[in-house]
Amino acid sequence: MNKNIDHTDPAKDMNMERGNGGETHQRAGDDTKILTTQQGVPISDNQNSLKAGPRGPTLLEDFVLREKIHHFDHERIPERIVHARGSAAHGYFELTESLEEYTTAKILTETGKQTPLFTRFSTVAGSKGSKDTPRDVRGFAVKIYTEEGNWDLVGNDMPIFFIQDAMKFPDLVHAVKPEPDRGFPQAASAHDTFWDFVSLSPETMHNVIWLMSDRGIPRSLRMIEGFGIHSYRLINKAGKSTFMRFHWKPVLGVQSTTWDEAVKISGADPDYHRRDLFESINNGDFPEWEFGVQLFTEEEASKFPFDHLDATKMIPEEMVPVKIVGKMVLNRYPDNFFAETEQVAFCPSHVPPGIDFSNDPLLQGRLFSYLDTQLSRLGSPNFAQIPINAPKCPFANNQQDGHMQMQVPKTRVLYEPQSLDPTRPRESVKRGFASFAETLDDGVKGRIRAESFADHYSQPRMFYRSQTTIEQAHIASAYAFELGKVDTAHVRSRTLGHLRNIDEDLASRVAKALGMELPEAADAAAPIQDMEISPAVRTIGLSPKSLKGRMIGILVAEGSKHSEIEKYEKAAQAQGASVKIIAPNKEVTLDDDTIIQADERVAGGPSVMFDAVVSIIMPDQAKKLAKDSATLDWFTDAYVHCKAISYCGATDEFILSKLPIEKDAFVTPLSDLDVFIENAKSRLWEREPKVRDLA
Ligand code: HDE
Repeated sequence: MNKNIDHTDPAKDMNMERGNGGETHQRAGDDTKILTTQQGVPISDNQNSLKAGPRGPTLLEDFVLREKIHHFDHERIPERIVHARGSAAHGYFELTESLEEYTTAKILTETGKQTPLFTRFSTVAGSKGSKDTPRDVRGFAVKIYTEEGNWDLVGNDMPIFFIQDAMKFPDLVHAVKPEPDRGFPQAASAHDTFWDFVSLSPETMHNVIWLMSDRGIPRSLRMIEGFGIHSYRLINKAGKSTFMRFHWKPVLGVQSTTWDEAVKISGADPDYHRRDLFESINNGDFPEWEFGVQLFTEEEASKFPFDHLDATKMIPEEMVPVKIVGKMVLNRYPDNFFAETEQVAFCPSHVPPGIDFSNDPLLQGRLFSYLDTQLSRLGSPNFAQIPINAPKCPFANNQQDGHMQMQVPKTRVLYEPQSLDPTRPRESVKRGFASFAETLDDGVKGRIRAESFADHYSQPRMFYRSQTTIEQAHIASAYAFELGKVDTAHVRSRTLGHLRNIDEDLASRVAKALGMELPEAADAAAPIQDMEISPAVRTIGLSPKSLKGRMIGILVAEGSKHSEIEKYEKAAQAQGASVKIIAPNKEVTLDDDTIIQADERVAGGPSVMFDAVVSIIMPDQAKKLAKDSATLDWFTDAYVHCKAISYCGATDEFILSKLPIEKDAFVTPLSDLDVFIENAKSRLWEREPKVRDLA
C-alpha cells in the first residue's frame, strides 16, 4: 500500500524544451550524458528527421535517422526453438558439504565459497511472447561460473523426459508445437498432433503423466524442483567414476495452481511468473534451492529394476536418497532482459574437469544440439564472448575471427605446436579435462534400442499411485481436458489403451469423463511391475506450512477502516507474505482521510493472483460492488480455488450471501485474524469436490 502518493512530475525539473510541433526535447545540461550515434557523434535533435524544408521530403543523408532505424530493424534474433519463453536471475552457488571422495571438480569440493551463477527458467512449447502459465514442463538451466570454467546444469522441473533417444526430439517438438498448417494452438499440448505422437510412442507415458499432474501448472518459479534427469559421472583423483543425478529443491516447497486458476491467470497476467520472480528479488525475498545429488556406482545401478541410462526413468529418492550438499540463492534480477536472459546460451557439454557424461543416448544427442543451436540463434561462433556467456575465470585458446569477434589477439601465433611465442596458452595434462577411461562392450554397431529400456508403464504407474486422492483427481481431469481437445477418436482411444496399463481406475475415470468405452489395453513390451510408492513425487502436503512466498490480496474501497487494513497487512507480512491492495479506484480515501494508492483495480487484480483474500469495505461500497461482475468473480474464484477468505460484515451481507459460497473452515470473519493467517498457508482441498466436477 503506497500512502505517500507523489504527484510531482520529475520531467518538470529537467531541461525540457518544446519544439514547433509541441514535442518534448530533453536537452543535456553541461554535466548530463550526451546522446550520441553508435560512432559517438553527439545528436542535437532526437525527435525530427532531416527534411528539405518543414513539409519537404526526408533526406537520405540523415545518418542519425538511418542508423536508428537500421538498428531497430535488426533488434530481433531468432527465438529458441524450444524453451523460448524464459525468465532469469543472477545469484550464487555455495557448497556446504565436500564431494572430494567422488570428484576433483573444485565447485563440488571447496565448501563455503560463493560462486556466481545465472539461472534461466522457461516453458518449453510456447513462443517467446506466450503466457507463463500453460500446462507445460519448465526448463531449469543454471550456468555456474566456476574457476575451472562454466558448468551449465541444463535441467527441467520433472525428473524424466518424454523420449529415450535424441533421434526422436525433432518429432516430439514438431508434434507439440502449433500445428504447421493452421499455426495453432500456441503453448499447449491439448491438440491432436501431440496426442497422436505420444499415443504412438509409449516411452512418453511417464513424462506425460507428470505433465498432467499439478507439477505442470506451478504456482511460482520459486516453487519448482529442478532435475538434471540424465546420469552424469563424477571422477575423483584416482580416476574412479561414480554416477550422479542432480536435484534442486526449492526452500518454499513445490506448490501448484489449479487448472482453472492457471487458465484465468494467463488472461489476468501473462507475465505472472516473471513478475513474481522480479518482485520477490526486488523485495529482498531471495528465491533459494538446496542442491542435492543421488550418487551410485555402476554395480548398484546394475541392480535397479530399470536402466539408469534411460532418461524416461527416475531413481526414486526412497531407493537412492538425495544427499544435500549445497545451495543456490537468486539475489539479483538482470539489468537488461535481452543482453542477459535472451542471449544466455546453455550447453550441457559445458562441464569442468571432474564431471563427465554417461552414455544416456538422449544426453549424447544433447551434447551436440546446444552448441549447434547457439550458432543459428546468436549468429556467430563467438557467442561465448557475450558477457553473460563468458567464463569469469581466465580463458585463452587459438580460435580466431568469425562474426562479431570482440577480442583483439596481439600475437603472430594462433596455432599449436609453436615455438615463437612462449606467452601463448598450452594444454595441461594435470589440470585439463579428461574423459573417464570407460571400457566399452564389444557390441554390434547398429540403430538399436536397448532391451533394458522397454518397460514404459511401471514408473508412471508408481507415480500415479503415489499421489494423494485429490492429486489423482487432478491428473484424471487433466487427461480428460486434453483429450477433450483431441478430435481424432482413434487417438483418444489409443491413449486410453495406455492408461489401462498405468492404472485401471485412471483409465476408467478418463474414459467416463470423455463418454468413451475403454479399449483393449495397449501391448506392453515388458512386464509391468508394481514399484514401491514414492511420497516424494507428490506436491500436496509436502511444502512447508508457511506464509513465506505467498501473496495476500486485500480488497478495500472508499471509507474502509485503515486500522483494520494495517492489522491484516502487518500480520501477513510478519510471517513473510506479501500483500497487495485491490480497490475499485486507483486512489482511495480511507476512514481516517488517508489517501492510499491501490496496487490494482479490481478488474486488474483478480483473486487468481493471490493465495488468500481479505475484504474490508463499508456497506455503501459493498452495495455498489455487489453489482460489479469483476468483484463477484473475485470472491467466487477465491472460493472455488479452495483459498482462505476473510470477510467483513458488509461483504457478507451484500456480496457473499448472494454467491454460492459456503461458510466452511476457510471462510472466516475479519475478527478471526489468526485463523485466517493459519488457513492462508494452504488450501482447503476438501472443498474442491463441492465446487468442481473432477474426473
Ligand atoms: Fe533441451 N534444448 N533438448 N532439453 N533444453 C534447448 O537449446 C534438445 C532436453 C532444456 O534457458 C535448445 O539453447 C535436444 C532435456 C532447457 O536457454 C536446443 C534434446 C532437458 C533448455 C535443445 C533436448 C532439456 C533447453 C533450444 C533431446 C532436461 C533451455 C535453445 C536430445 C534435462 C535453456 C537452446 C535456456 C533448450 C535441444 C532434451 C532442457 C534446441 C536435442 C532432456 C532447460 O538445443
